[in-house]
Amino acid sequence: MSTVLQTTPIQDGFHMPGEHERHDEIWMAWPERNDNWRLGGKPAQECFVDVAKAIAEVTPVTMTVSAAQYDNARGRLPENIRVMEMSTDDSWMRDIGPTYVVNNKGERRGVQWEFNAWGGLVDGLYSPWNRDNEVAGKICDSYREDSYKAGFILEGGSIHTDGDGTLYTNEECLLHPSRNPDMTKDEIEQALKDHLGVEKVLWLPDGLYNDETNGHIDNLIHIVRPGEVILSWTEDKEDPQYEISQRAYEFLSNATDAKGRKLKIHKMHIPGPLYFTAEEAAGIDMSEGMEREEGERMAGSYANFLITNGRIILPLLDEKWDGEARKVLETAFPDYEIVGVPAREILLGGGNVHCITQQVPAV
Ligand code: KQY
Repeated sequence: MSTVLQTTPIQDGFHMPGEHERHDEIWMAWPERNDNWRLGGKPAQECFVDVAKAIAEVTPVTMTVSAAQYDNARGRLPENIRVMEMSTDDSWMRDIGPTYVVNNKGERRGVQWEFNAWGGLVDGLYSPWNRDNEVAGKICDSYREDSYKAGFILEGGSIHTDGDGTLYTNEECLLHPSRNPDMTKDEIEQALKDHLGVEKVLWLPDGLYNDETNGHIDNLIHIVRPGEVILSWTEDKEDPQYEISQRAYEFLSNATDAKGRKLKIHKMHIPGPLYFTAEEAAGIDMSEGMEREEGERMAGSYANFLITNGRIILPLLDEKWDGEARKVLETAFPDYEIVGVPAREILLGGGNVHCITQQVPAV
């Protein structure tokens, strides 16, 4: 068992590294939920396998899976990917896994947030969510490393850190009444500083249009390195995303980070717009929480990529824009290898590559 500490990471000299720093492992969780993934999750499972294989060439991967799906996952994944039986309610490891913090003595600890399925009984996507909420503690135990319990609701996809003192988030998600209605904005900001060891929080206004997570930041922007960000973009004034991207651009253009840097912004055009087809919608069980009807706009974004150990796993979503997205990444990350993975089936579930992965920083 790992010990749950009574102090905070900042008191103990720990901070969250940037995603561009080295990783020891990436965790994922196998998809099978019928009211989120079509056809019992089979097409999504293929995508998860492709993502896991692309990561595993540079970083060890552990895939958690239910008892019922263990044989299927084990059989479909190559041997170099560790498969571990663990109960979850769905497969969004970014949001249910621990966020790791490190110190300058080569030690690592997990932060366990509270998880309420993106909004609990106010506007959550499913209920119950207790098995998801236990995942972070189980992963911390698996490393026998100490951890912290933050005691407030947060999903890993709603924050980005640069590892150099700055955290990016947004008001739409973190100030949503379904998360921590009893905390003020100042209290939330202080809690983020205490648990992630950051000095400055940059509060963008909104997330991507029609994102059912209440606008996770990881679908709108991605940090390249300290002082440099990628922003989801469209030039189409008729698209509701246009105003959101304009506001974010204006905010980022006028911001400085914790070290006083002005930000370099790379615009990355969104795919589509992309919508559920009748066939896709028909393959998903109906539920109260998630909108999966023909014609429903999906929150498609190329910014939802993963950086891991010199490689970028880019979701491929639309032939018209995939090449542009790759070019933006080639400019922003000249020394990285960019690996595209077909990812529409992940998007049908409401997120993408970044949302289904969680890194364990190297120590
Ligand atoms: O974007 C994420 N981090 C999670 C998406 C959850 C969607 C649930 N249907």
